[in-house]
Amino acid sequence: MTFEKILVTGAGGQIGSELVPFLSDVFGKDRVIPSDIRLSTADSRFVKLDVTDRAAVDLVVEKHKVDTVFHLAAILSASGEKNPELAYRVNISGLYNVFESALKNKVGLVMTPSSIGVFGPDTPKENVPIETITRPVTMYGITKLMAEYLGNYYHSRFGLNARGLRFPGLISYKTPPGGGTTDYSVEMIIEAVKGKNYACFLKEDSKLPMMYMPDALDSLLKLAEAEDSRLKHRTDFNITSFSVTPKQLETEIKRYYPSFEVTYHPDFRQAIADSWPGSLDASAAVQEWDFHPNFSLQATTMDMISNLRGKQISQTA
Ligand code: NAD
Ligand code: AKB
Repeated sequence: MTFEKILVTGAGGQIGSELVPFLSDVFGKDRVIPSDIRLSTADSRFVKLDVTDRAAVDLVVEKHKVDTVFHLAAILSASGEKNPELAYRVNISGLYNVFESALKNKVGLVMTPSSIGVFGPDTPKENVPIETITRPVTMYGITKLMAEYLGNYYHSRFGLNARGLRFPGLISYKTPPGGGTTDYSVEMIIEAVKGKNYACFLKEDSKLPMMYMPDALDSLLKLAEAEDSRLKHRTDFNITSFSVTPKQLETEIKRYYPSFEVTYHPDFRQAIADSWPGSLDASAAVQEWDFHPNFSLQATTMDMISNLRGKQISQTA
């Protein structure tokens, strides 16, 4: 049995804050238990949960008779380079606790988002397949790669239904991103809408794969509901919508804000971006669970600006 009681860890973050209402709409509000180390006052369902505390994870999973987990609690790439020890503890010990508790409590499905962070400087740059040289050089990437292997291990050794996909950089407007390398994309659009210019922390030609949040939410649900017999992969599906450089995003934003200006001042995040690929081969996700993103760069930019302004806009607005 799955989707009767759905625990979302890290529910206060960029993805969780949108996944919780999304899952609530699909499955019903009373079936979703949002949790985070930071307590949200806006949603009375929220449970305070530190995933590095094994007893606490067990308690929540048992008490709520959880049958499905969307495990989003994590430390992202840039924050992880500032505090590698914390990234290791949350991303590895936290995940281990969730897997162990899921096994003990016969949880039917554990969804664990991975990332393009699993790739490294030796990975080919374009149309990167799932199976390739990975060799990540950030603590974040190392923990994410290990998380994929752990998920496969818990499935093959213990039969745990662990599933995951490698998100590219996610663009959204509801909750700010939590300390990643792709955050510039969100920041750039927000600053333009505020009528300000933007100082970008990546070089103008740093191409990275990206996706708009509605497609990310849809992909999580599609993989969660996919028929097991169709899955040849489990925890490492590549997915992507479009690839973009900061300069291309700037140009797209200028269609709405012609006087918007971006200056480029690469910092330590440039080395992280340089170690990631520019585009991905997402064909396994198409073949095994019918992944089809809807939002192009143009549609994403227009929807972001429209929502940030609180009204529909045209290109010449
Ligand atoms: P985020 O940083 O916005 O949110 C993470 C949440 O985890 C935060 O609310 C934080 O309070 C919480 N958290 C941190 N430590 C915790 C702990 N010990 N116990 C419980 N909660 C804790 O991250 P996100 O963007 O929502 O990412 C969610 C997942 O998706 C992560 O696994 C991340 O690696 C993956 N992902 C995200 C992106 C992206 O662009 N947002 C891209 C690729 C992969
Ligand atoms: C980050 O930049 O750390 C995340 C990711 C791509 O995993 N957005």
